[in-house]
Amino acid sequence: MQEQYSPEEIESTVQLHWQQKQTFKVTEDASKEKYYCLSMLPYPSGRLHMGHVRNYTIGDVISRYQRMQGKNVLQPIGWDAFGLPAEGAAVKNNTAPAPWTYDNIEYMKNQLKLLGFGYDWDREIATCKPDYYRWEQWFFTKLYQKGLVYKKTSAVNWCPHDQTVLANEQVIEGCCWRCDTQVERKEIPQWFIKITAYADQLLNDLDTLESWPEQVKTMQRNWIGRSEGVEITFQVVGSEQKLTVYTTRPDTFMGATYVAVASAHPLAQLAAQNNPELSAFIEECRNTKVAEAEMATMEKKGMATGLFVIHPLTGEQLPIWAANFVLMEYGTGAVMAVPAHDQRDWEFASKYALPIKPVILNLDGSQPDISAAAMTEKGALFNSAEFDGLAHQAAFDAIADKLVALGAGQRKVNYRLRDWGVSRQRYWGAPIPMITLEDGTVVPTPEDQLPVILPEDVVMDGINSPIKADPEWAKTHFNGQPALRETDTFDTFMESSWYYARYTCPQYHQGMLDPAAANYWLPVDQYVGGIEHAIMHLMYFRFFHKLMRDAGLVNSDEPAKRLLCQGMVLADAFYYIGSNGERVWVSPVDVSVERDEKGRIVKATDQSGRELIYAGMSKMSKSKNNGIDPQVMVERYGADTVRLFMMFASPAEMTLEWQESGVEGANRFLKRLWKLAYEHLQKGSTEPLLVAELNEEQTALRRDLHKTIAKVSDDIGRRQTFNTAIAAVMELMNKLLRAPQQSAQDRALMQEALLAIVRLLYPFTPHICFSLWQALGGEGEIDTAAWPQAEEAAMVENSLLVVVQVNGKVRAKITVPADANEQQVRQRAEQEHLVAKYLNGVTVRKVIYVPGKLLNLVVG
Ligand code: ANZ
Repeated sequence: MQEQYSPEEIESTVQLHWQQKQTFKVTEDASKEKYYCLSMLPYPSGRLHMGHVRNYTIGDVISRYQRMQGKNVLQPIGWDAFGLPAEGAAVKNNTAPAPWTYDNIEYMKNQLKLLGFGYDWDREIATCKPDYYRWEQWFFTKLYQKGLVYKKTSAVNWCPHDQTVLANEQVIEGCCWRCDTQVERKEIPQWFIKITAYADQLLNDLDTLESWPEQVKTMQRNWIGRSEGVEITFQVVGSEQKLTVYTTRPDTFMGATYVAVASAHPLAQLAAQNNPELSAFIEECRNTKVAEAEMATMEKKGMATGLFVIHPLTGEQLPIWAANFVLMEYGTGAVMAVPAHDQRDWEFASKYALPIKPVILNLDGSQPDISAAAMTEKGALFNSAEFDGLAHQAAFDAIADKLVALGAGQRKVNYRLRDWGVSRQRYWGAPIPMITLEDGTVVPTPEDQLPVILPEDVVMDGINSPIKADPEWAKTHFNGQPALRETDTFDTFMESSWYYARYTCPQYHQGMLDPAAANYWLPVDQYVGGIEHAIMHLMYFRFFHKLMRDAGLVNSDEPAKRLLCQGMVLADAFYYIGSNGERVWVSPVDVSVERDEKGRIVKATDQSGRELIYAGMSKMSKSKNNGIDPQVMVERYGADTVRLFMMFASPAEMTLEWQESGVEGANRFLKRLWKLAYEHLQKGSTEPLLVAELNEEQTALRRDLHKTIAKVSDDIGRRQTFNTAIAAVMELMNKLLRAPQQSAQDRALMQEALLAIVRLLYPFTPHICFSLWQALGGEGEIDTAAWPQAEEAAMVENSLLVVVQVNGKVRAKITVPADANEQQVRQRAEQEHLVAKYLNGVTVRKVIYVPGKLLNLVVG
């Protein structure tokens, strides 16, 4: 063993060993408990960032820990390789998305290897490869046959100058990213998958996900947005037409003073036929795309249609308004407006001087004050004729029942969740496997024509998709008839919705999944990824699992048992004001700082000595130029140090503040460990440990060792508090550094401790631990070694600390054998100088003894 800890050398040797031995390659093995640990797959952007490193280190720690528990551990990795950035990069670099993507994959793959992650590389997937996306295409055609896929016109962002559809990311402040033209809305036919058919399952099964963060489940519940309400049907005055609204507050029905419809609602369209002003308003609404989240805060606008409906309970006539805040896609695209009790309706009624009629009392029974805002609590009714006095739920039921009896209503459960629009008008994605025949019929691509391959050798102009620009590409045949392929591609969320299942059988050619492999490995035992995926990805991921279950491909209900969402990685950010008044961000690696005694930055200068403004810690990002390149850090300190720092600096779900001083600290710790092992080994081989012959001090040290083993096991395995696990090992190390090394048993104990420590640290810092295990003569390779076991007997406290008081005042603390009785404790206490002093010449009148804790001698 070398005297100096030299990470570059160790890490490359160990990594080569893993590669040659295929240490992390796994196959199904019914005799072993399986463990599937999955980290979210990266987008091949070009280089790994610290967020990746954190995510993959957590996954690797869990995987290695589970392997040492004797489990058959699958830890795969792949590339979420389709997507828009490749198109932009291709145009910029005068290349095509495919080579750009494959180069990035090669580069980043090497970076992952340098970090020592234990992946089964034989299972690597790149989602842009036809042997992957062909099964996605196949599955889509199956969903179509099941009636779970349909085509519908839906709005897209349209640049009238470039004559192209834009992705949301390509719309910057309402304008085209390339030519700055105002973006319009355009309706085009697109494909949808009926996720709404699974809304109830997606909601109810959240309750089975006991080991998912509450926060994620709440976000999913809100996104699904189940509500119970009533559909109320009104007769339109002077017409055969009816208008149906959806409400979750039928109890407020007697306070409805108008109804409002979406501008795209058929009744608004009808009224607009001879009302140019209204038709201009509808056109205006059509062109202003409002994100749903902005609905609450945007300016409410509307226009009377001139039409009226009849209130089925009062017989009153209520005006129909067209309004921009009513969504065509939700409920029925029409609402009954109760301005006294709904804030939006109140704002609208106030603006257009529509009547406001309160019908719900305050919770204390007083009448609501609605002069400044709506009263939105659920109270008892007044002003509501026969329903007066009813409490909220009773009123809900009574009015709903009455409407049902009159044939004017029905109870209805609604979901906020919308069907998933999967069409993208982009090039770099999986072609949607649908074909249009000459007569306009649309059919799925027949199985023998799959995959529909995306050509990779293309020229990008940045505007048009090459498969749309080339009229030849779409041409195909169906049953001998000429036909045209769909030129839209899938939303890239499609690929990331089922990759975890394909990892179980990436080379299977007979189908999408090999059921034996899929059902052996699935569900995923531990999923690790960012909270930014809490809604979309994790919803589609759960949805696809249920779709695959219903297609007989997997036999579980949910894709992942346990979910860990790691926090963001932050770093200091610094800037100066540039000549045009702009902020020029300076990378923290180029900044020298002065700190006060509390470690706060008081002065920062760049390399030329220019004073900088410190903007605090924020998420590592390009815009603040505060990203720290993991590769630079690995080159400077080694992968083990970077991994250790990442796991030690904060709990996994919390934000992590990147501090190079912390990295240095982690590095020093590893050097100390190396030195301790080196010095121990320099003294030659050790004798067997004889537990019965250990002295008190040695027994105490050994107790600490086994308690540490127990704590680290629990911290990693159950609590997932990796930082406290590392802290516990560090504490133990400090004790070992001070432990005497004279006797044979001192050294035997050190040997036991070091062999345990290298295994406890192995999940975090596998390379150094691999080497030390070898040097210490550990059995076999550490990769297949068993996790150390905490011995109960070694953890038993054989002495206790007892506080001794005289007349309630603490006079001494004494150590007594754990099995000492009151008499023995008292004897031992009385020998203590400071206690004896107070017993001189007085009588002990009373003895209070709390076994093993406290002895109080009452004297007088
Ligand atoms: C009358 C009413 C009175 C309402 C009241 C609320 C409060 P959730 O829980 O989200 O399902 N609504 C229905 N369809 C709509 C649409 N297409 N666009 C905009 N708003 C719509 O909310 C359902 C409530 O949202 C419904 O209940 C309706 O307003 C409104 F004091 O009806 B309510």
